[in-house]
Amino acid sequence: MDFRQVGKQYSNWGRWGADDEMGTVNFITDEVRRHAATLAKTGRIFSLTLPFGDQGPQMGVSGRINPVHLMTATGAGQDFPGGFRYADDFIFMPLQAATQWDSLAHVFYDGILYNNQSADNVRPDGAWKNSIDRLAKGIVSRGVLIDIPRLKNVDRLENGTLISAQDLDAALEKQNVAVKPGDVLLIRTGWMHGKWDDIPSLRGAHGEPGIGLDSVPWLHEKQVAVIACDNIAVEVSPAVEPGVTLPVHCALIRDLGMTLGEFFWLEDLADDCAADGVYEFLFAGPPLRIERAVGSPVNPIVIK
Ligand code: UVW
Repeated sequence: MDFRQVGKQYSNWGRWGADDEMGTVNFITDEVRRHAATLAKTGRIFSLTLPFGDQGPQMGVSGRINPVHLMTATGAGQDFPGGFRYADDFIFMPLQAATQWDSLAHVFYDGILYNNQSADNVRPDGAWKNSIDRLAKGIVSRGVLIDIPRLKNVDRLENGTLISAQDLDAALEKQNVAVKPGDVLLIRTGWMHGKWDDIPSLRGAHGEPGIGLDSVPWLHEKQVAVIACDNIAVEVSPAVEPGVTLPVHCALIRDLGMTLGEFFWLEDLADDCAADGVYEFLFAGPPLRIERAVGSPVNPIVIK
């Protein structure tokens, strides 16, 4: 499969207007959100974020480091009336350091971003088109977990394992749940299985399990709003096709206009879904409203 061909065939450019910067998040309508709210039935809550700390998954590749956290006030030396003291802090981190959304300016090819915007809009002072703040109130919807390791009766998929569109269908059938327009799809690969307290051991990982280009038509047809995975890049690595870099990113972000979520912690949610057999829920994961940013850290919340 050629990502340019797939991207062209399933492109959403112009679908929501020539100025659109939200892409498939447009599938999350008021009606979709109203229904999503009804799925919070028990009040059980799950946070899908990794910790943002110095022991995170980054190893400095491409300038991506783990967060550096500094205190700018600890109360020491303060002398306010009435004994008042305060603490303040400061964080320096790549927006891609841990659990994150990719904006529609994050990946592009042939000099063009999503919705036919020039890549010249991505400059040293930030992204002037398709930045993450465009989605500030966008990513609240019905969420559906697709648990591929449980489909295959393994704890985790091996690095380099392709999750096919047929696998997605088979998991949904086994889980007795269907995908609806506007859904946030959480696809579990098991890549981080058991590693919550041991994230540094992921740093040397080579390759990862994930979806491939054959899932692009599937996601398009089902009008999925967003996908997020428990791995670095959503897609299988190394790529199935030779001589390309992140081809699923290219087609989904640049052509379909689909935001991707990465490093989502899905283990606790997956255990709960396996226990009660309920794989749909309310999902809320708005990015931070960082102007001209190409990504955002996020603490995604699920309520069942
Ligand atoms: C790149 O590595 C470019 O992208 P991501 O962080 O989305 O995997």
